[in-house]
Amino acid sequence: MLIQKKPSWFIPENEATAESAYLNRRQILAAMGFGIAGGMGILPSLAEAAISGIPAPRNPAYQLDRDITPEDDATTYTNFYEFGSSKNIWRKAKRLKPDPWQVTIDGMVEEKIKIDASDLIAQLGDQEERLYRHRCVEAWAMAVPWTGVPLEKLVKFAKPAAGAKYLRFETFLDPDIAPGQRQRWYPWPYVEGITMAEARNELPMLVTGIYGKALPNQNGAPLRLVLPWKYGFKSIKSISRITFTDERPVSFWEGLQAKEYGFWANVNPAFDHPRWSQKTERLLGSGDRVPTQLYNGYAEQVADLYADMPQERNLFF
Ligand SMILES: Nc1nc2c(c(=O)[nH]1)N[C@H]1C(S)=C(S)[C@@H](COP(=O)(O)O)O[C@H]1N2
Ligand SMILES: [Mo]
Repeated sequence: MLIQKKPSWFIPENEATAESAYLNRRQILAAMGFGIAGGMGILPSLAEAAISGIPAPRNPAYQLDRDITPEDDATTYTNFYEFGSSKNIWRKAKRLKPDPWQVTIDGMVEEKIKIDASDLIAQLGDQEERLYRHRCVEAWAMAVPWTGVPLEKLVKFAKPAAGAKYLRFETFLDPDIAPGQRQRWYPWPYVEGITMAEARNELPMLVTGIYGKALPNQNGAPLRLVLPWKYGFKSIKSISRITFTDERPVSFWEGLQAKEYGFWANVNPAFDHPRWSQKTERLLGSGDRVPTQLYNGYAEQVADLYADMPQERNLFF
């Protein structure tokens, strides 16, 4: 495949244009001519939840060391390249139709299935809410309440063959809905992958909601992955296929630029991105800069997974 290499995919936010990078939602609304009060009505509407069980009881085991990010910031400052490369694409993402939504589970499984996202979640059992930090490779961060089910439940449900070593996740492909997918230099559809051992860890979640409501489209409706110890690009949105495989998947960003966006992508302040520092991160909302933490602060849960890998390798290769 011929990929036309663009010099600046994944523009770090400090190089991005002012309006996409620094305006908060109120400023954006004001710039568009909406008053603060009037603005409330045009918030991305959280349509009737097709997926039941939201809101879900919070699991108290997952505590934060920082404030929860204001909802407006987490739902209007988003990365979803299918709808464009700016952060304020929440309006464009309204075109996505997350219900009904077919998810295919295939590859090295007992039986290939195609199932609606709401039925899949119902099969996986009760949903729960967890407060997690999220760290984008571009050095912005947030802390949000996600609703979903632990990914290990999906693994059990899928009954993978003993030889399956990886999970490969794929986002929908429909350039009529997602104009970013017309940009041919990107290897659409968006793909991500993790190992089976990572999938069986307690942290990964298959997420259906945020702030106690169904996921707004721009945050990855109706179903996304959340991997809080890895750079945010691994947390793939709007999943349409989950494949169990013995071959390591090549993820979307890895396929574009493996030296900048590796397969493992574990958050690590000791290794800078080739084009910017990873030592600190900027919190959405307050704008405060805080130190980056190894594994985004989740070393206790995940460090064992990488015990025999040199640190640099567990970031890139
Ligand atoms: N399909 C898809 N998933 C995606 C992305 C994307 O562009 N497309 N962006 C990733 C990146 S870079 C980040 S930081 C997170 C952002 O999630 P949020 O917008 O809900 O904060 O989604 C990830 N998942
Ligand atoms: Mo990101």
